[in-house]
Amino acid sequence: MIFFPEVQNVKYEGIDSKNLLAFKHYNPEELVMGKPMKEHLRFAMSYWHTLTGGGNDPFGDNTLIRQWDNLTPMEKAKARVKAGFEFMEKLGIEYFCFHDKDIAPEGETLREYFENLNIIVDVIEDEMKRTGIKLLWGTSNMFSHPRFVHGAGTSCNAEVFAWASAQIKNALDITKRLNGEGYVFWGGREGYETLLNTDMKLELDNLGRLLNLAVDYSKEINFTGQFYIEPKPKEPTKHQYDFDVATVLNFLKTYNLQNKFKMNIEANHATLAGHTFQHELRVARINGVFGSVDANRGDLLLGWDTDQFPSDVYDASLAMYEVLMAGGFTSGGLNFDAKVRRASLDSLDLFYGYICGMDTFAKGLKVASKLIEDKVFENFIENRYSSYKSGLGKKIIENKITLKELSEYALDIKEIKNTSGRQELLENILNSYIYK
Ligand code: XUL
Ligand code: CO
Repeated sequence: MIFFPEVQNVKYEGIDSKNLLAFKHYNPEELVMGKPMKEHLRFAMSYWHTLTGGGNDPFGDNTLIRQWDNLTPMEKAKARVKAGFEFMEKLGIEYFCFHDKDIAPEGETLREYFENLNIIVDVIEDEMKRTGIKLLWGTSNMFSHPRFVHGAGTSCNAEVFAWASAQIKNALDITKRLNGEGYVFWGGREGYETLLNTDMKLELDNLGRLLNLAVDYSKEINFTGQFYIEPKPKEPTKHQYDFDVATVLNFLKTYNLQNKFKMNIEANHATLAGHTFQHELRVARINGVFGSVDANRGDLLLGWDTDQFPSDVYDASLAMYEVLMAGGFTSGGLNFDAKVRRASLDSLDLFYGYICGMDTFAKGLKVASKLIEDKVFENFIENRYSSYKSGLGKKIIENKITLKELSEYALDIKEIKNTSGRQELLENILNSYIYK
């Protein structure tokens, strides 16, 4: 069965093409800094937003009617696999990401749920073999079901901790079976609503314990994929423990996990934390924990996670700048954790969303690579900090001077002369690279 008959394979046609179902910038085989664009970008489809989500919001039911909606739960799950692989093939997307709950319905018991999952994983495995499409990362949904009302690893209820452990174990088994290149922990309800009822220390210790148990188990089954934490400051809970990259770094160090995890950074989560996307990527990069990206955007006027398709070339250019400066993706990639608006009713809108996101990041990659080739910011920054290259500055960064000696030096300075930060000039230059 064909699910998207209205769309043929989406091809690169260049910026002059008027075809709305063609790429204007994403040319998979085109070399950028000596590497094909598709290897730089490693685009992935999010199973949940693309195949499972129906457009509901807190005020209204699903609006997006799909061909598989009227099938029985297991038939629906199978149809979604086929639709998903047809979708990825048509867009030339080579990776996907999923939560356990996205792919198969829960059962009466956990045992029944895992059986359902196995049946669907068989179908996914066949489609992966048929198409060569790969699993970027797997994860477990430990936030939707009412049992997770108080959290999963941070729940006050030890049975919930056990349930979450079982789900993680099974999701790791599946991810390993499908040769997943990574495994993500997004702390869905790992946070609190009020401190009046919360033992914060116990909750954080338990979260640390759960992740250590997962790492131990991954060794047991020889899962060699990369573990990621995906920071988010709030939503669904008022305060999420994995607030931002800096907070997660501290958490990882406290629980001895810093060598096991990297960050999966989502644009909209960064802005919710009061940071730019680039800031979060930079903090990860300079601390050696950059890993993967959930590509989307928020709405600056709204305080929640709108998960819109990325369309801001400026942001994408700066994001790709950080990605390239971090050495590029290795096991990670660009997962479109993005959904069409609930009024975007047609399957066709899914294609328009992905085409927009893929073209935005392809353009961003081209801009970033030119900026780096020309060392635009690096030269400026190097010069800006040149006072640390010799004399006093060199002594400071080599830790060869005491506070007393610094004080003695400063006492005789007559006038301190600063140079311009040239922000406007740099913004003009950045724009000129985007206009090209
Ligand atoms: C939620 C979110 C998740 C994670 C995976 O805001 O981003 O979909 O990406 O659990
Ligand atoms: Co995400």
